[in-house]
Amino acid sequence: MQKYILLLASFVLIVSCKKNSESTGNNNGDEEDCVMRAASGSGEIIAAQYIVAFKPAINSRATSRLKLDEISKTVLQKHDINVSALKQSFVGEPGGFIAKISAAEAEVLRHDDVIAAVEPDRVISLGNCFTVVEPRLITWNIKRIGYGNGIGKTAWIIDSGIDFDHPDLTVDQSRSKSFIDGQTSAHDVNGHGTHVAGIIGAKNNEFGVLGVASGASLVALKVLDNDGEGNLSYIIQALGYVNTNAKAGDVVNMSIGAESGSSILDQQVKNTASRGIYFSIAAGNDGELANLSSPGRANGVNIYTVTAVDSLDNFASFSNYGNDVVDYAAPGVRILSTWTNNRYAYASGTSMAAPHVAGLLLLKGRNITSSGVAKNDADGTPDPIAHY
Ligand SMILES: [Ca+2]
Ligand SMILES: [Ca+2]
Ligand SMILES: [Ca+2]
Repeated sequence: MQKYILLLASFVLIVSCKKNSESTGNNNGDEEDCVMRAASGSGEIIAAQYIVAFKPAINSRATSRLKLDEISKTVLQKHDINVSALKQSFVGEPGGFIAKISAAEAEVLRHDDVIAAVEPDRVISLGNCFTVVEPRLITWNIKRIGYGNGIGKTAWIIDSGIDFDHPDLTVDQSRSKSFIDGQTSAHDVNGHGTHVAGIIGAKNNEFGVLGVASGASLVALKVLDNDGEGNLSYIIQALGYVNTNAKAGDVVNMSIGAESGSSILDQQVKNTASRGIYFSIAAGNDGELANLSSPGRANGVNIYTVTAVDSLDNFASFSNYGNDVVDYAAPGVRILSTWTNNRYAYASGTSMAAPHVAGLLLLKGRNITSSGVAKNDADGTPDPIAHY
């Protein structure tokens, strides 16, 4: 049986897990505990819920969600499936729909001429361990890779949302959106997305931290709930939203993933990237081949898969690897950034590495460079460390 899934989501925590403003972060024993916890996140199948993607011919006809709803219902009816099975359609490349159907019905749809792929929906989840501390302006990681003015540039962050009220972030609330059933606000309660947002674009002001592309407009696309859990189908919908609303030169950050892969997810990323929209994607935290998970395995122009290094340029023990898909390494161990409720916290993972590259892409597009390489790279081919 084909196994799609899971998540990786990458929130590996480092440092001690206690919330201690005095922490200096020298506790490596706790770091190992946190990495294991993050790697144990599950990706169970959601019973009787499937993601159905249309072939390109249908996508070109579907000019709106309404039109897609109509086409989706027609396909269901063609196979004697009640239209009430339609949960939600999504635009994008591919567009498609999410349906409450049986495995047998999914199999029937899989063989329909207009359907490109059918995948079971999955639960994705984050680990949750962090250390809240006092902020300190220009941190080692920002010095290491370089930084610039990101005002007027836009990053779309597919994550747990962003804290709308954090004084060190410029959140574009009007374009932010939640894709979680029953939740209309993309405000972050978990912390992961707010941390990612700060690495990309924390403001150049008198307090807190400095992001790689300071002052950038940060759009929160919420696919993980307060507990850091969401569905694969939420990510697919968020990508469809980006495909429709982002413009060339914008950057999408995905510190999130599905272990074992999703062809629908990969295709959405590739087609959106081909429009000149950049993607920075976490390689994953399972210490295994990065080409096993989506969208980290998605190769193509404007798509960057990112591994993690520490402050000494050492390849992080938890980081996935493999130069068939990996493009750059970036700082991902003990990274200080914004957190919920006006706070700042340390966290580790390839989740933290990807937003460094996202910031550089905002500033320089395809002209980002590198400086040095990852030491002791797990695959034997040292990854270049991204640099302004
Ligand atoms: Ca600041
Ligand atoms: Ca790649
Ligand atoms: Ca490598």
